[in-house]
Amino acid sequence: MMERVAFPGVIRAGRREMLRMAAGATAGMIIGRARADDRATMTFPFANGQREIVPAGAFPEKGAMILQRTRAPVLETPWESLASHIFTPNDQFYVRWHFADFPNRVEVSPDKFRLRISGGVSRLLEISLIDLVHEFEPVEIAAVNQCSGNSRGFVTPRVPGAQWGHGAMGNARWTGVRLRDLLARAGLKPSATHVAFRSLEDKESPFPPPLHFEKTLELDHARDGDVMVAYAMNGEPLPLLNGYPLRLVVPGWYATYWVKMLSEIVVMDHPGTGFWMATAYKVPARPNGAMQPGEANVPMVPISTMTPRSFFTTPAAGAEIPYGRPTLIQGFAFGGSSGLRSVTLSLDHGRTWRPAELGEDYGSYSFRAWRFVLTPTARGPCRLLVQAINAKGEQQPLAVNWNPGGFMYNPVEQLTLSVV
Ligand SMILES: Nc1nc2c(c(=O)[nH]1)N[C@H]1C(S)=C(S)[C@@H](COP(=O)(O)O)O[C@H]1N2
Ligand SMILES: [Mo]
Repeated sequence: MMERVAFPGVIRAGRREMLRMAAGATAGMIIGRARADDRATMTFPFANGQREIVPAGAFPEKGAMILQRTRAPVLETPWESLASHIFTPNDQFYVRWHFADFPNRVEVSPDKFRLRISGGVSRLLEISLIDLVHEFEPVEIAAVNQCSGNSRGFVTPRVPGAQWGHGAMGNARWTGVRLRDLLARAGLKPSATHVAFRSLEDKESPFPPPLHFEKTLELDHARDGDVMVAYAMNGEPLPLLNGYPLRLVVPGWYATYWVKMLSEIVVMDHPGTGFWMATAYKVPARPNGAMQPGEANVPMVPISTMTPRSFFTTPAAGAEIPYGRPTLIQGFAFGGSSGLRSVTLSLDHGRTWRPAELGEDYGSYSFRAWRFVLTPTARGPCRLLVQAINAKGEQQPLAVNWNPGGFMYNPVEQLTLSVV
């Protein structure tokens, strides 16, 4: 039996408080330091890559984060955090909101919060958080949550949108209930083809409905048994900024579908015409979402499953390693839409590949560590490439995959060391 998650009645920090804290922390940092170049900043290796690092507490329930934007909050996970944890700590899990207006406090007492299941159902359901936790079988799944635009800052030619480094992703153990079980309880009308997901932020939105953050999934996907409504992340209630009290978890799919502050599930007989499905988050209908800049009439489809990725963590770029002796090279990878088949390294610019050893397997959708022992046979610079291939046979491309949204970036990563 899985442990039940205890909920705090109310989440504290208000939006105004959040902004004041962020502003206060920033001011403190500038005033408190003697020289401008001492400020807590970091620089990504791309144009206009300098970012402020906000300290722990600048945003509620968050540790030190890379500030991409204050309102709506867009916060990137520092690379050191990803490099040192297979499960990203909640307090450094990245944050991305589209609209500045979302609830800054959520009360979850049964008379204040209900998850509605409506539309083409036999019974309209309104489920309190307590009933959700106690009346449905709890399930846990380890899964990577990755923004469609993760690593967009590295895309060339440059495209508009948040110029993320690689930290618009995180891996967590999500606990909750199967969407399939909720839909079964409500009962589906035969006309059902799609399921839409709406959030608490709709109530505060200054925008009319087509612009509300609403995403849809096809019915068969919605009830595949993996898609879940999560109430906990790494064993704790979700941080407010990551969607307290409930969020959709769509394992293997980009985070745009992982609707936060989920409040309503609507069974539909059509795919929906909202802005966030019909217009935004479209990618070329081609492998790795790749097209040529300036190419015309490329068929575009809604973004869907994630592609594989792999990263180096140690040694650091440029590190000196000894000639003729073994050095441990380490990193992590994930398969995206399916588990990892292999992680391989190349020392000859991609002509030949050698397998890395894979670490513990937490399931198809999780980060997984890898390691490789390198015994250099020549002195001087040594360039390594790392490539992940998933169970479906999808693999990382050698060259940057471009599209106008800067989505699905996943070329092989490289690491140059110095053999001495
Ligand atoms: N309600 C709501 N859910 C949302 C969004 C949003 O703006 N509103 N943004 C989506 C996008 S594009 C991303 S990348 C993820 C980010 O999840 P996180 O903030 O928990 O990291 O939330 C998704 N769910
Ligand atoms: Mo995103």
